[in-house]
Amino acid sequence: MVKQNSEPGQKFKRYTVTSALPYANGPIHIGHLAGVYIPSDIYTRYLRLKGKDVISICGSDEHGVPITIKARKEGVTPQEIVDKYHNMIKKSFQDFGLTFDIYSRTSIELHHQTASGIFRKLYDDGKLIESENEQYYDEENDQFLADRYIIGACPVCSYEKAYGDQCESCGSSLSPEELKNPQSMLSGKKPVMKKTRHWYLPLDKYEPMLTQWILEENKGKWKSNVYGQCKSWIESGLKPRAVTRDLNWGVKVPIENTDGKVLYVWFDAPIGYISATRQWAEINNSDWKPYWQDKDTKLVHFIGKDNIVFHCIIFPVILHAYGNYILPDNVPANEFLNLEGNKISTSRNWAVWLHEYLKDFPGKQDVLRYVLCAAAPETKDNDFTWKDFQARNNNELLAIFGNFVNRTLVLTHKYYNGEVPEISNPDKEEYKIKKEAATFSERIGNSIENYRFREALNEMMNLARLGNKYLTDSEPWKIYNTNPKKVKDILNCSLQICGKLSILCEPFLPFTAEKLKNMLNITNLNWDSAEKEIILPEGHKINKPQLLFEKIEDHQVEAQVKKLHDAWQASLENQNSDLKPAKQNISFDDFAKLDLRTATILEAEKVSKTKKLLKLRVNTGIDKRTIVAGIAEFFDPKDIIGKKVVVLVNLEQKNIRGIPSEGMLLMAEDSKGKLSFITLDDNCEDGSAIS
Ligand code: B3M
Ligand code: ZN
Repeated sequence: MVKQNSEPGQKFKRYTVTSALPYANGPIHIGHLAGVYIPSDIYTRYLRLKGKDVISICGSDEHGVPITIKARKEGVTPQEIVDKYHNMIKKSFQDFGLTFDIYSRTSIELHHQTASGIFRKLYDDGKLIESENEQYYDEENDQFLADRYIIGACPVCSYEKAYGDQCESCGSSLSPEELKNPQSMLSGKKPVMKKTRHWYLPLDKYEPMLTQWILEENKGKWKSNVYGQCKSWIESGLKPRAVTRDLNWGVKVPIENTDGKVLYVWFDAPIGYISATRQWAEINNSDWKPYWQDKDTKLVHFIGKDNIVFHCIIFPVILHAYGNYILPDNVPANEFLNLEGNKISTSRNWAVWLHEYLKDFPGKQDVLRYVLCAAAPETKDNDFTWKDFQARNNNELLAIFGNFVNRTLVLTHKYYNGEVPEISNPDKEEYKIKKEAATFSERIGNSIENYRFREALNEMMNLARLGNKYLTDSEPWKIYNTNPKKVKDILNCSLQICGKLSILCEPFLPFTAEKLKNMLNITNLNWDSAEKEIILPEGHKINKPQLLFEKIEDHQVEAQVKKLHDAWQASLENQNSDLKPAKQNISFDDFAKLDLRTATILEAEKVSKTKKLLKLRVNTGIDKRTIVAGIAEFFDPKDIIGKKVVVLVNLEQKNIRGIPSEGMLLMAEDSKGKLSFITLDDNCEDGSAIS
């Protein structure tokens, strides 16, 4: 097997950096920014400052069932949906300072050509399996039901609104026939099965390659959350995966007599990175192939954790099967960002939308970049709160970074008319400071190159802390009359640190870097310049200082929290929320068939390889039994031992992940999907019948 990977420490001639293509069916929110786009922009800005040959690729993902469902809901065409949101997303990214070299879209002809060309070659080379089998079909709408067109109960966690391709509750990747009580999203009716022809990518055939490339060569190199997900996918046994769908919107299947069939969106979307690169090369009169077919190119995919299998397993298999493409050197996927303690939910408007933030906080792109990088879910889900947003702006950006720069420049104008003073006899304190300040560029660079952006950001702020403390402790304003030479040394040293900050903060705070460079009257400094002791020579004239940051007031963030709750309330009122409407009425006899009992939890443990499942041992008063419950995301096993609960004891036993589950734990689920127990008095006897 050809080694797919770069050698450790390999020097690369060029870099291809891709960012997940956002679905063009809605605006961008802070979860997208923290998970994908800010890390990706930090990485590419840094590489450019290092003088590397790098292209940053993104664009709108314009196919797939989410778009056709939205078009149907709004009574417009899919093209109208993607046109609207492609333009909105592209503009909001530009206004936020994300520097993609191209922001393309997958509805363009060049992408259709590229994706169908790759599919056709795999077909001609016999790399695809053609098979006719039965699929769910909605007779009323005369349509096959792919992916989100079909919903039903998840076979893993029993969530009753799981999609045909994925369960949003437990995250399991599904196929439609696995769903219990399947229902058409179109007619609400039970679908029938009907024969149809599709083409499959035989992932199982590439298990040896994936095992060697991911589980061996990338062990310890890829982030543990990414490696772990790939490992469990490979070890649970890869199966052939359908790469075509019965839909009209998408890239047409390039085979005769296949009207009404398109490529599966997750087959064509990652190829969108390649077609976007081709588009970039046409615009820039450059050659796209080295960026995708040269072993000396480092390919890095920035994505969220729900896209790992597509970027680490399916897309690499497509490229490997096609031949002569490189595979990703790394896929530093982030986990999810929550908002004010709850999951972000577009359907319930529980989100901070980028285009709205830019309107509410004009000129404060860097504050959001800073806070989202500092709170990034790099290794586990994390939370964004407006209080933290205010605190980091006021206590870090304003009080440390802004305060240090402003005092340094104001004093330079006050004492030296804006000219960098000469150094007279710096003492060991100055030497110590300058020596330490010169080490930051390498440390920050190393963190960025290892995709540890929170660490890199904190290091950059440590340089501002170093400068701020040095200036505060030296108190030049107190000794200006008694020791003017010393003041010159202090301000010269502080100005050099400001110069370094203007370079090292750029990947994180590009707008601030621009302002600071203008104030310092410097241009075109690369990353390594920050290693030099002197950035601003004696006599260099600086410009008038301006405030880099403003205080954010309580009322500003309180207004945002209120706006969030109002938006969620509004989505509840117009019933867009997932609060399930009341079910149809039943007879008392139906209800009387349920045998609900009080019980006590005796033991609780996580079910391995699942995020949501706990295995419980309960005492129902009539017996002791095992129950599997999808509550792991909300409750720690050790916290619920001894808890009084309500159990449906006469539910047929079901095997969940190989564990016989004898009954169901009753929980209350709110409109944001949060679970809570039904509370009982502690002295309530186990086995008490509920009626
Ligand atoms: N459109 C975004 C998502 O799953 C998806 C990424 C495609 S990257 C090729 O939210
Ligand atoms: Zn599930």
